[in-house]
Amino acid sequence: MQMSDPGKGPSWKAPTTDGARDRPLDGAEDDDFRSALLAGLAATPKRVSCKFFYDAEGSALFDRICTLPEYYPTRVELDLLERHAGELAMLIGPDVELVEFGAGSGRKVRRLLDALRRPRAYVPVDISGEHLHQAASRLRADYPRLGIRPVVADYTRAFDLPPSVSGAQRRVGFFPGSTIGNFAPEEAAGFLGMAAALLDGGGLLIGVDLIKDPALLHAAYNDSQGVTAAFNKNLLARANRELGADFADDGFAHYAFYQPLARRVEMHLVSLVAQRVRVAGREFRFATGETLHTENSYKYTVEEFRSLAAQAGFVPRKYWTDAARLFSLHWLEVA
Ligand code: AVJ
Repeated sequence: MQMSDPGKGPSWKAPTTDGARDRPLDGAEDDDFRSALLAGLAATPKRVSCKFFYDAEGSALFDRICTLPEYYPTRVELDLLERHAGELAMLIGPDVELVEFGAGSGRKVRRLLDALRRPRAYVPVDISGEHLHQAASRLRADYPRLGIRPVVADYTRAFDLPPSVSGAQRRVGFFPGSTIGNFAPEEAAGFLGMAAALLDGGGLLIGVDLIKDPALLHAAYNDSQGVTAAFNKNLLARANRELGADFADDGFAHYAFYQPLARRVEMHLVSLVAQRVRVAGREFRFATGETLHTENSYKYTVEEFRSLAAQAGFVPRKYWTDAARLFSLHWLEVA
């Protein structure tokens, strides 16, 4: 594990030996929940990719997380988008094709679309056709002159975009929410390199959560209403619903903490007892205190992120943060 390798120092280049759950750009990671969970439960330590949080229940719980007082990223990023709308529109320019990595609830992209001059097309890229369909139809009603062209793809791997719509001057990517934090830093560099190739001649607007007082990070992932705990545990409930698993809800505890050496928040489900669990006809044992590692959420300093982006083929042009430096928004141009 990374923790046993302090000699590498707290750099964003620090290697992880446990990158399998960090959604590699390419590789043999199982795409379906069943095979991914079976493989992750057989691994040591047990793990599963955070992309499986987002079934219908999990997506609804995530939307609730975004409204929690302790979960500052959504609030601060929306505020940055609004506060700097005029400057963003000037830097990004008119007549762009906006490519969003992941189809969100639409709140953030609306704020951006409302700021831009004559946006020509919106291209949400998401692995779930269902999400795309919802995002597209909600926007179509309110932006009748915008070309909305959803692309079903796993943006953690290489993928192609259809040719730009006519009239579009350049492509601009949008990757809000610090979702990039789910990649280990070297994977984040791989993602940014792929994005730079797709957005050739254009740029990327990206939200990045910042390193800060661990107490604030701790609170953001351990909210007082227990919504983040429910979000984490929904993974087990989803396995029960979809795979005929028999995880007991009270057999596991939500455990989230900031690991300063790895510069990430880790989320785990910790077994409270020695137990056996059946998943898709197979049995797995958990020792007391054994964990299923469900998410990493890496944090950066502004300078570290800008140098990562530069290494990956972007020219970091401008960034904005809130007064408390909780969160950052970066405008990067393809080099
Ligand atoms: C959507 C990956 C940015 O890491 O903060 C929120 C997910 N996990 N609370 C994050 C999440 C627990 C979120 N990202």
